Amino acid sequence: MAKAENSRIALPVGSNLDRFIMRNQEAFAYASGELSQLIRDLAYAGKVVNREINRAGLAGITGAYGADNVQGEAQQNLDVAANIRFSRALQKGGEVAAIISEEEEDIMDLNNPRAKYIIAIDPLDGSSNIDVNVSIGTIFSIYRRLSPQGGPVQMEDVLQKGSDQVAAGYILYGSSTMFVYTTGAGVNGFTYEPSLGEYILSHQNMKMPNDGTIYSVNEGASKTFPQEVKDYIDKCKDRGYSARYIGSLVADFHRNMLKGGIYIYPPTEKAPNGKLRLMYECNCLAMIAEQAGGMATDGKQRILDIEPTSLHQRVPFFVGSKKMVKEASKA
Ligand code: P6P
Repeated sequence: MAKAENSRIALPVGSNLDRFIMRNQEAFAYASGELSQLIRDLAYAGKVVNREINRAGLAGITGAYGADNVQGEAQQNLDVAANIRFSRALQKGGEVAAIISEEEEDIMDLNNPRAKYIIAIDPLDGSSNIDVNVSIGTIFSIYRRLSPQGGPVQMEDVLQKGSDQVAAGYILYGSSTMFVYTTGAGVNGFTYEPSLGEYILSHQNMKMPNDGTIYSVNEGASKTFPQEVKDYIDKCKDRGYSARYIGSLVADFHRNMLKGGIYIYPPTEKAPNGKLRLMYECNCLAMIAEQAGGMATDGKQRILDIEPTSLHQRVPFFVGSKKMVKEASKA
């Protein structure tokens, strides 16, 4: 059954996410509604997390949680809260068999043995920005379960290549909150209207400009970048490009998708494989980028072709406008 192009599901901007999901589902003759419900469950959890982020300063839930995650990074209170909100919503929604999360060392089996789907998620990326009121985000991937339904979730279910994603998306908690996702037929963005409690279609069939003049990289680490990355950044400077780096991947990615640009997290002395995680950061945004006409590599190969070997593996990440990523990757 040929996949319908979201762009052909002509809904007027201003329609809500629910209506868009239903029209999207109608376009897939064999869709039985589980994926639609799963996307609704993610969107709902995003509303709850959005409310907690907006109240964080008042409710005293900013700051460090007092423990480190599996990455050895200090967990923020909102990291822990977001992880709980998403896992609880997905467990209750019943469509997800298991989750891998930046905040959990091992696979989280949700005891939904009949569920068809697996989620890889960074519940709240950029958490070091929470206390200084800078945009942060949730990043997620959806995979089909491979092992027989009814039995325990297997490692093969969660370690799938990015090219096997059923869907991917992010929630950007910024000046406005946006839910952006793809099911493999284009990328669509929904802006949250808190007074209605609805995500409203605001960015239909999003396309990433093929070229751009913005580069996003932490130049504080540039002394230990590979020479080819140093050379590419020098070219950007020679061309008078703008350096924009928020320190929040979702915010930098979203801006570059709208305006054109490249985000690079290269290997450094401190992070020889880069800092970003393949399963719940790079694969998700790589699918979005490609669906919007952009590109994502690890500097050598397509991100979505990488065969994962561990839940929290890190990879170098070059993502954004196709012409820029091509040049930076072969630089
Ligand atoms: P650095 C946040 O911790 C994050 O995962 C991304 O959101 C962000 O782009 C990057 O790390 C920032 O890392 O090493 O530049 O501070």
